[in-house]
Amino acid sequence: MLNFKIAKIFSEMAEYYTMKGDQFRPRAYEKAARLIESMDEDLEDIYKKSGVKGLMAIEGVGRGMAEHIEEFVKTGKIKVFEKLKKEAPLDLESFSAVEGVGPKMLLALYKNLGVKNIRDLEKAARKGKVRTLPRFGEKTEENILRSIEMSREHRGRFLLGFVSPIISKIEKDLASSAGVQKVLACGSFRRRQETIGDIDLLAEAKDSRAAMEYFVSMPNVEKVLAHGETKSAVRLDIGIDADLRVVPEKSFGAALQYFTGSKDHNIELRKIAIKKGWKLNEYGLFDKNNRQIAGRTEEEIYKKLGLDWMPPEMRENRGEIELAQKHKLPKIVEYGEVISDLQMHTTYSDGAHTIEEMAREAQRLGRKYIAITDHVGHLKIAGAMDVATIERQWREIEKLNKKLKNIKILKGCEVDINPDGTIALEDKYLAKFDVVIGAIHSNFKMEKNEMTKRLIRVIENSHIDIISHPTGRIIHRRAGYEFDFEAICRACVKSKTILEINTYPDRLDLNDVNIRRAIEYGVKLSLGTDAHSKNQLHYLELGIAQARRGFATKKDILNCLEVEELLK
Ligand code: DGT
Ligand code: CA
Ligand code: CA
Ligand code: ZN
Repeated sequence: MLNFKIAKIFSEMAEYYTMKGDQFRPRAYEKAARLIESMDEDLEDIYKKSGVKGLMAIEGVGRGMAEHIEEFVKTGKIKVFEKLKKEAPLDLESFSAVEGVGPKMLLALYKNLGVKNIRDLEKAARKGKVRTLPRFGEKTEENILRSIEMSREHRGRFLLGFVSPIISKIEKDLASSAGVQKVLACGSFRRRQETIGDIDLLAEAKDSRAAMEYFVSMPNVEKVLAHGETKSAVRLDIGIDADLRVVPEKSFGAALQYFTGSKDHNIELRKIAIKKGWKLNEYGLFDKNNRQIAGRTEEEIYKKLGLDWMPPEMRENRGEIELAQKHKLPKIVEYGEVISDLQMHTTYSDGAHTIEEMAREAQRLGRKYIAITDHVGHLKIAGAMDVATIERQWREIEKLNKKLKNIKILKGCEVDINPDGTIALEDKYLAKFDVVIGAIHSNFKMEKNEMTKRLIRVIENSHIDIISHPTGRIIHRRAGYEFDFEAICRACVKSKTILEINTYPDRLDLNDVNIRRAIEYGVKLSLGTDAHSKNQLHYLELGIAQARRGFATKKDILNCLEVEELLK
């Protein structure tokens, strides 16, 4: 698939254009990159079918960009991009983990200190050279070192939302290849962890050799790391490793259980087996005479050990084993029980598609209702709506609700939370929305007490229904802001304010641990994709997965309510 490569190039071009002080292209290229990245269709297919014209029909892709794509298909290169890289040969990808250092700063670092990649940057910062540059200072230098430290922890891990479609496709292709009966991706992917280290595929096959052959010759394999009869390993073009094991039918459940993990969960299970005088491994559960007593299915392994079976999302050794022994596992929310999406953006603010396009796609994905929540207030960069625009949007939503069958559109908005906890829109407007979401988009670095006060004040505001991406963290890039989570939960319960699970792939905020804490306080949760294009509406599933990892049940999640109940 060409899309990821092109998306990466466009987003690097955006950075280079920013360095050059270009007014228009940085945003256009960045936006196109985001859209291309989340498209299902392959750019190469589109080009082969309908040429440059076909490419130009893609949202956000103009003639220039379409021609770049054509050039890349034909030559594997984009000349303009090569030229930009020559002017400043920077390993931009390596810098993406460093927070608060924009393209212009990178250019200054390169010109003054010869910094080309994150290693150079770390060296320069450690020597105290960064602080000597104009507009940098000691604090910036400290921040740089801190975020380099943070990126180390994440090195080599991939966002679930990014690899998920790729893994699902491999599962599907393998399953329908010759000689293969059954394939499942296990490991952190099956547990739907927010990031994935590597892909662990498990198969049952009549012809193991053919399965291995197929696996190592998939088109997206960049390098074969191992090629055996029952086990092979490859590196995919996106940089992630995948291995495939073929196991016999009588061990499939045991292998499935073992390779799903987590490791800590497995260790606890093994202890239970040992206590009974048995042995548990990836081949099965064996009694003291080494006779296999379970292993064909996962269910029978758990059952024999005296536990209820549990969904993979719960297996992190966070108390689930004890609950399963006592037959007290919560009945976590099912993927099909979530019937709505409560945050998305349209062309009324910074989204790429119209309300109608978003609604039709959401309906196709099975949602019964959605909230359109374009930015309001003073978030100029995100194209916040003024009051005249809001009224125009309301009229359009009313019209669409008459026109469209099987989906209901709610009038919503996302409003910026000021540093003092007030919000930037008059009450008389706020009162007329069905759903008002408050979000922190600026002044992240407040003192913990101040931030807690800021949040509590907005939670107590009777017009605010939902607090969006409550901790502000961005996976791989930014730790959340400091605040007292417990105090926020108590305030939410008191004022019936809802905390969001933002399902955008690099947000997933609240995360699994915070979801579970919030539920323990009795806080209700909502799910919102925060989609800025219709291609992102399917991210809802990522949030449901995190809700399940946080042991959320149907009654904890607002999006499981029918729309009439919700509005009450
Ligand atoms: P990842 O790849 O870092 O995102 O995380 P996982 O959970 O996929 O871990 P991975 O790929 O190292 O191993 C896959 C599964 O194999 C893991 O979830 C549990 C099992 N496993 C790996 N190492 C051990 C071990 O030392 N003991 C036990 N009991 N199980 C293990
Ligand atoms: Ca893995
Ligand atoms: Ca692995
Ligand atoms: Zn936005």
